[in-house]
Amino acid sequence: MSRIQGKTAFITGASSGIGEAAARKFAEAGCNLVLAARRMDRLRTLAAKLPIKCHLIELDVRNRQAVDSAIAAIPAEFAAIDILVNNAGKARGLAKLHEADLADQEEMIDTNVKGLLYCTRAVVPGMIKRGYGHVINIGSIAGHETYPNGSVYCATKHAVDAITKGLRLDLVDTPVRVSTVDPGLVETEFSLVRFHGDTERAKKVYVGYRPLTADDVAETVLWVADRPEHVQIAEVIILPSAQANAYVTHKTS
Ligand code: NDP
Ligand code: 8X3
Repeated sequence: MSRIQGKTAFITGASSGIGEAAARKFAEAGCNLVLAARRMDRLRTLAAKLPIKCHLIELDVRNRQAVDSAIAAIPAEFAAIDILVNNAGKARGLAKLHEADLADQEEMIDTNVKGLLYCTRAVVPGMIKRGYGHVINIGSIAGHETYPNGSVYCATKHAVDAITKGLRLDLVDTPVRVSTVDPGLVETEFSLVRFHGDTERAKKVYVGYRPLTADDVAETVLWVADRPEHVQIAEVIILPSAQANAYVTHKTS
């Protein structure tokens, strides 16, 4: 039996990719779910297929007031959040820092850093009060290294790494655990979003080697969440076998 059966997990960015796969894995493990994203239609379709009841939130994590009020308005049966999976995030563009679109850069900072911060601030005090909690951030290999044309995306994921480490220090005298799961190349809508809907360019990112799937990462997130309470997984870096680091991937075509 799963240790997190009957717990409540809040997953941001559950309408696609890793967040959606995590929702399915956590539901199979018997977790109650609070799922958030901007695309409510996607969340409804997902929730209809899950074997548990969910509370769905149409949420843009960049909006601090919206985050605070959505979390304050969670119905009582879902309100005691045990596990927060800070997954909502994105890359926008791939260009030199001084040539890239500033709006793209601000969107990454606002979503990946400030959005994660708002959700964490809104949820952690309740975890401390209840004496149980686990924050699991989805970072990236880009939080450990920097690749050409990726300076601001990498900066946001370095910030996630620093926030994870800092929060773990801040919560060391509480039962609340803090972890990060840091993937390499995962085939999701990530590249489609990065390249503003250019499907051909997005597809090419995953050609010539076997990328991770969203399920591969979601299984790891579930494993991190399902450790005994005295075990805190600090970080997991998970790469496709053909990827050596943030910028070296062996491609056969
Ligand atoms: P997807 O694009 O498939 O999913 C991203 C999710 O984030 C969607 O559900 C999207 O929902 C949500 N999201 C984006 N912006 C916002 C916002 N402002 N408010 C609320 N939700 C938002 O990509 P992935 O599943 O790959 O990405 C998930 C996380 O994994 C990200 O943090 C990404 O940086 C990280 N990651 C991805 C890797 C990869 O190669 N794919 C590798 C390493 C890390 P909606 O648009 O409906 O709001
Ligand atoms: C996503 C993986 O290498 O495209 O964080 O930045 S990468």
